[in-house]
Amino acid sequence: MYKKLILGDPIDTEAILCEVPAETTESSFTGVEKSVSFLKDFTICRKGLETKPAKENTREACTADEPTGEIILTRTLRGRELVYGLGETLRGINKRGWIYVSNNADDPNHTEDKRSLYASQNFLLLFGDGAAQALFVDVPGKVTFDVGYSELKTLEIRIASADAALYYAESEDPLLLIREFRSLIGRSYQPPQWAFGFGQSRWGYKTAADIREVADRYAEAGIPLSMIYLDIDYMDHYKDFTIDEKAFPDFPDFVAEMKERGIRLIPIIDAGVKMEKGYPVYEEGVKGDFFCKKEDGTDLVAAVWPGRVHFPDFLKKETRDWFGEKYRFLTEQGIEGFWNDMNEPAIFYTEDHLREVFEELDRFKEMEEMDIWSFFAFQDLTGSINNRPEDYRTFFHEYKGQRLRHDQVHNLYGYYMTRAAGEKLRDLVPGGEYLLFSRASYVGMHRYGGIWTGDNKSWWSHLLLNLQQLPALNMCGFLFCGADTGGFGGDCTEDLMLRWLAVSIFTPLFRNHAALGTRNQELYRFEQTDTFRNLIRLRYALIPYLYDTFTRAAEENDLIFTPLALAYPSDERARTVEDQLLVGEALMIAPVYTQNAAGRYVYLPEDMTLYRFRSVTDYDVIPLTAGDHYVSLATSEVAIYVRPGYSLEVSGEEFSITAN
Ligand code: MIG
Repeated sequence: MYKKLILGDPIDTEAILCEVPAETTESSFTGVEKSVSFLKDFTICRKGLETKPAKENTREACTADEPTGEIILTRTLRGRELVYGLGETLRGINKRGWIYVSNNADDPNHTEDKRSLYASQNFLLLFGDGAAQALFVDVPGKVTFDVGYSELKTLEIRIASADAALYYAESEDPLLLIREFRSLIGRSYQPPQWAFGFGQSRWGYKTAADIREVADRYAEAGIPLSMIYLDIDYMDHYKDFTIDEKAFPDFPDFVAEMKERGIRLIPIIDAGVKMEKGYPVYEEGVKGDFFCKKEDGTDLVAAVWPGRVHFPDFLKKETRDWFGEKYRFLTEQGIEGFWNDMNEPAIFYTEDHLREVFEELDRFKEMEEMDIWSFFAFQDLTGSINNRPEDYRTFFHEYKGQRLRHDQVHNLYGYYMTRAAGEKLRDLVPGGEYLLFSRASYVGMHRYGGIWTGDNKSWWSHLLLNLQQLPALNMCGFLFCGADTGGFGGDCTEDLMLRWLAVSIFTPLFRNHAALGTRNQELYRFEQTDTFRNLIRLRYALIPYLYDTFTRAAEENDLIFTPLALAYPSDERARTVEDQLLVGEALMIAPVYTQNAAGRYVYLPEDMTLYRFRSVTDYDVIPLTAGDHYVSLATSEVAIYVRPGYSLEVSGEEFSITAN
């Protein structure tokens, strides 16, 4: 049973849907360390309230100052304790040993040293040494989770606000804590079954001819394909809810033609609305007062792909209703699915800051001689214009009648954009069967759409990261997820693509996507067409099982991907396995994720049957006993481990995976 502790006057994010009993505390403790009983092992310190301005309807002064007020939670990590959760983050399944910052960031370089990605999913699970504990920090601003990074045995959570809602529970059973948390946050979004097919995407497809070529070449190669994604170039000058009519004449006919061939087109929608006289979305937004405002009440001017844009204030109900309705422009033309991008929101520059930069540049110009420190300052001036923390403190939202500075609700932006879409798509798409996923997210968004994990790279390490992110995302309610298969940035090689597919064929969202300028990575570009065809057919054979598993996980608040440490709590070896997962209740996967490997060691917590597939109908069946095994696995093969009590049968091109 979860309880909540309310400190100060937190923003209601609508992550939690149910009433949770509140712990009564003096909410005003200031600057003192304090152990609050229901958080048992935690010490809470709430600071900086003295400096908080008492301005009405404003939580902070209307300036770009750093936020005032802070809450620090500290807890000693037990020796053998594992820390799971936090959704989309870097590093392993066990989060111990690193520091993670919830601060949705458009950063395409997911290197090991980074602390923030596109999502903030502040749910932590501590287990494996004494009773398990779960904590959800429901704060939409910046939260730092130092999980044994600064000090090996200390968990420190720093909340950049004096206001917070904390949800906490304890149990002997960590899986129960996940299920109960999920029941509080509401049922996960579930897409239609067609969305479990394979999708091809690439930033750079520009015209109907480009799209047709992709469809044709997949058909020629005999590789099944269910979706082609439209990246920003389908739009007229990157304007949301427009179509470049030169590139896509007769769009509705084209959509219908593709659907006839079994392929749905999935367009992207960006957060920023282009400022352009006569462009209806812009005009309506200004008129309706739907955009984010600066302190002086004028609309914030920022720049993203369309050039200068306004950001819809998705926290405002009226804006959501309006923006959600706009998707109709595309649903009326036969579109049934979307991906929402740039909704951290990503900012290339703000008009105000750009002006400051030019003024400063003038000062540099006047220098007789630039000393080295000035040179560094000069370099920084233009090198750090995008996604600046200071810019996120210069605009405001209207939320439930309150004016809120953006940085304090930053992590809600993608959530509320996707909510705007999801709430309308239920009606706009026939039968409510819409596909929707987002880049930025927060807990609560999982009710409206899924996510993809953003701009990864064609790196072997990101293949492993893909696997490791899945259980944490599931814990936070995000069941419909996947990574850009083959990697977004960088150049994908044939062996990496093959190994990556052997993981992605199990993820609900299954999409090959790549960045502009990278090597082409559509599956027909590689040599081993037969192998790729076999792998994709394996995916289609798995869909009934994956769909059932998904439905059950959504209904029963379960995981699709379960780490072995949670599935086999009394197994010592299982605790440390970071590269194998259960998929549903019947299967385990243990993929190869290193270059040039001919196989790998696999740990079996119990006897299992290995099915080694070369194609749906060509496979080995190898019974294995519990323990460690070296399993050979060519790049053309996929290993599926079937747990005792279940059987896998091949009937035609389908698998039936059932309990005995
Ligand atoms: O600034 O629309 O993550 O999937 O291809 C880059 C172009 C904008 C970022 C997305 C990526 C997409 C790209 N977008």
